[in-house]
Amino acid sequence: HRHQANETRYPDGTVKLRNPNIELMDQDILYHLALGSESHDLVSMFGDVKFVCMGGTPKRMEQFAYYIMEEIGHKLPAGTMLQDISQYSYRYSMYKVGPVLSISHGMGIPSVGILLHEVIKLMYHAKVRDPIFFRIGTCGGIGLEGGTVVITEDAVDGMMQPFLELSVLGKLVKRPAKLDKKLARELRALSEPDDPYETVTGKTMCTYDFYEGQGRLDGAFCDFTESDKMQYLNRIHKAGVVNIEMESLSFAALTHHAGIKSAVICVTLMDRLKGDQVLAPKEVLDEWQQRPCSLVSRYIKRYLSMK
Ligand code: R2B
Ligand code: URA
Repeated sequence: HRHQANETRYPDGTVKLRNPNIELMDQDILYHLALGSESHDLVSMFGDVKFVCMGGTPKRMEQFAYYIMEEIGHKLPAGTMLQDISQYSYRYSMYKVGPVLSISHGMGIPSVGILLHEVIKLMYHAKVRDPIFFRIGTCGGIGLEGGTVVITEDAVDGMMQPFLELSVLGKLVKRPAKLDKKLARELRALSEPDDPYETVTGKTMCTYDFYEGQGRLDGAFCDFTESDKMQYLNRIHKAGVVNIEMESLSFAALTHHAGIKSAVICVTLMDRLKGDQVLAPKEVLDEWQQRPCSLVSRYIKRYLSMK
């Protein structure tokens, strides 16, 4: 395990790229981040990053940036505000708070995949050492009530396969979707008895669609019955799946391929064994979405206090 991680990193912990082309290029434009290796001094801008936190929406990741700033006691220069570093990409949003990057990844495997290519290259250009990546997200629970926090142990696709499949030059490339087991256990241990919700670990199913792909009956199309749906959900539940979302497979596979430690922490918005629609009021949803943020914040604060 250690050996494998080391192969993809330099002895000082900086991220090695498994692509010989990049260092031969005059400049590398991180198009979807609105950054470049020559137009920006990436080492001075990002060299001190330790944690990369990603989540679906720009607003939530802006809020996470302000939240983590408060939590770690990071001060901005007087009269300044946090800036969206990637605002002119009009694709993703990125905020930096000391050692923490907070980035939106959009919805689904293709969106998070493009972002991960560029963020992993950003880590390389900026000579960041041993970064840890977190996905803070939402999901549907299987046999879990809304508001439950799920830490992913293994990510599987809609066929229960534990790897990301991508067609490259007309061939299917498979990359194992492995997350850091120790990091998942450490996060689990940071849940507190006083938390007014449960924090669990288990398998996460990652699909290419929110509706038919997750066995919902309420999309624009549905060619199966309620009983087909329940059979499928019960089957995957028995196989250990506790939640369904749309990015974990790519997140796990690409960070693992880069030798970067990562974890996926999602809050359930409903129990899919009981329904398909997101019915909870907005204020409740907002409070639920704070829960994975607070777990990751505990991890970051503990890390910083140990330094
Ligand atoms: C969770 O929420 C989004 C769909 O509503 C998707 O990005 C995901 O994984
Ligand atoms: N995100 C998903 O992908 N599925 C859900 O059911 C809820 C959030």
